[in-house]
Amino acid sequence: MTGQLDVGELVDRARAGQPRAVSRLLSLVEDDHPRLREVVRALTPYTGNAQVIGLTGPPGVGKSTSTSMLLAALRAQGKRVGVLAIDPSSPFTGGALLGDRIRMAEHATDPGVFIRSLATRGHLGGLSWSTPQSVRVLDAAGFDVVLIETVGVGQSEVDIVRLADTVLVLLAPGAGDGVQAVKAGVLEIADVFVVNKADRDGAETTVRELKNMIALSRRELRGRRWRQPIVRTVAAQNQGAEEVLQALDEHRAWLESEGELASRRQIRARTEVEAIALRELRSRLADLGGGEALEMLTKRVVDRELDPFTAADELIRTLRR
Ligand SMILES: Nc1nc2c(ncn2[C@@H]2O[C@H](COP(=O)(O)OP(=O)(O)O)[C@@H](O)[C@H]2O)c(=O)[nH]1
Ligand SMILES: [Mg+2]
Repeated sequence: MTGQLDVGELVDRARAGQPRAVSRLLSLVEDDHPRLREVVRALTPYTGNAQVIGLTGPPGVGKSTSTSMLLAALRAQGKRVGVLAIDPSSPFTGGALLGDRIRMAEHATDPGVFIRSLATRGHLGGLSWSTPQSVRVLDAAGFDVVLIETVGVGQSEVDIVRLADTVLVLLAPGAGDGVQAVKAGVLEIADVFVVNKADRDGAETTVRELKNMIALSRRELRGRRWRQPIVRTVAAQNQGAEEVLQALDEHRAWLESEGELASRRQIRARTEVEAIALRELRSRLADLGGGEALEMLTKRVVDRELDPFTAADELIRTLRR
């Protein structure tokens, strides 16, 4: 197969909406295929149209249920939706939890929907490297909306989801899912707060806590113009989807009117370029690992001929090929 890769044809098929071609492209990203750069070059002219929405929050808060609910609502608006689910807490299934798979199965036969669990382990450069590339694939394949679901626990997941055009942060009533359960960094990146499981006791307490927190941070961040709305949902019963979509639309309109969309995309592209460059440097460094240059430099450090900073400078010079 590998030798037979016809990049132009594959890109054409993906743009024509063939799921197998989209799937193949995402695999090329995951496998870090030797011809990936050719593929990405071919995709790039067709990108820039998708609305990228990040969805994060503590485990069990209802992210996957909400993703499924939003999928249905967006489909009802005639939009094509791609989903990237990133769940590193599930090492045995490659990211897809059983419940997720069952939930998502209802969308499985819909050609306007594409769902992918991202395998991230073992990826040199990790999430920050592979996720933007995967978004690029779905964007070029003509998906109007790309939803990225991540667990808001690790720094790398937070870093990834904040690259979206709009970030939804989910909370739920209860000690494990409430405002205190979320890392400060996650609350800061929220554009829209969703209090899910509003069918449960304590939902109003969670809303109140959030309002207090927002009021506090607004005093600190004076001049910040976007007021993060709080939407209540019961994702398990498909309640609140319209309100979430409305909040997304309003945020989108604000992004466009304030020039924020362009600046977010600039940050996203910068992160992408940095991740690619860093990974390339790391892999060249790894190639050097057993190499002579590093050995000789190391010896000179041990012999106190060189200080380690100068040795590192030397090493970087040998990387510039
Ligand atoms: N009571 C209630 N349970 C919900 C709601 N939304 C999701 N759940 C349940 O919460 C559990 C975790 O949901 P899931 O979407 O897998 O959470 P995730 O880990 O954030 O993706 C599941 O058992 C869902 O059925 C809701 O609005 N109300
Ligand atoms: Mg989930």
